[in-house]
Amino acid sequence: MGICRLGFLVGFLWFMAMDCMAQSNTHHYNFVLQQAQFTRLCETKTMLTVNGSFPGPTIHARRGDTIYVNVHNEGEYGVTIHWHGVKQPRNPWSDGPENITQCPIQPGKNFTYEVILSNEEGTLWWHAHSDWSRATVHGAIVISPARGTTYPFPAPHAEQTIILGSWFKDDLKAIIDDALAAGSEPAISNSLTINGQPGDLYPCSAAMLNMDPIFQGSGSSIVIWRGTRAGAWTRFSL
Ligand SMILES: [Cu+2]
Repeated sequence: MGICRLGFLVGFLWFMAMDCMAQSNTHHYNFVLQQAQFTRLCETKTMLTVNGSFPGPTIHARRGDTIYVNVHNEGEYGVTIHWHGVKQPRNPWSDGPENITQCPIQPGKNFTYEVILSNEEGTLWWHAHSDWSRATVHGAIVISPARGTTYPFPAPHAEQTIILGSWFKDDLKAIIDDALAAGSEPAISNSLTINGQPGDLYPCSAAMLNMDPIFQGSGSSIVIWRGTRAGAWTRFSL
């Protein structure tokens, strides 16, 4: 093989390597498990959160990307985080089930998860995987199509993530500990939540924050739905 042809081959391989690198990206997040106070149903409670928010922060990535999440546990007991729906072939060490693929992250310690996306696309979620801590420690993973590709349906006018949850007035750990000690069913939740709020039918429920409008239809028949208060969607026409 002549030098010229070898040079062409090396150049071609370099170009292919650069092209592959351009297709996928890495993302870095810091999750701090910490206690925070929240008021719902007219009562204030202290509960475990990520970065003091409920629901927790949304992770944004593209198909094929890799996400590194450094979880710092400033809580009172060991916790793991699971990346629900991410297949992670040959990477179970970052899957998260407590005492199955890893020991819980102890208070005062941290652990960096390597979340490898393959063919996942759409909205998944992450959640704590230790007892009932997942009720307050969870959030969305929004995975957009890879760069240069399109949605498997007409591109949406806008996107809005809706997270459904449960609200317990009492301390979650106390509820499950009591049920296990008594051998009885744990108490049921006091309300359901949409993006962290119980809704207008419950007392002391605030407006949903950061709710962008939802667009529906196309052309001259577009309808915009805007979440003005929890449980209340107001219709605006263009
Ligand atoms: Cu899960």
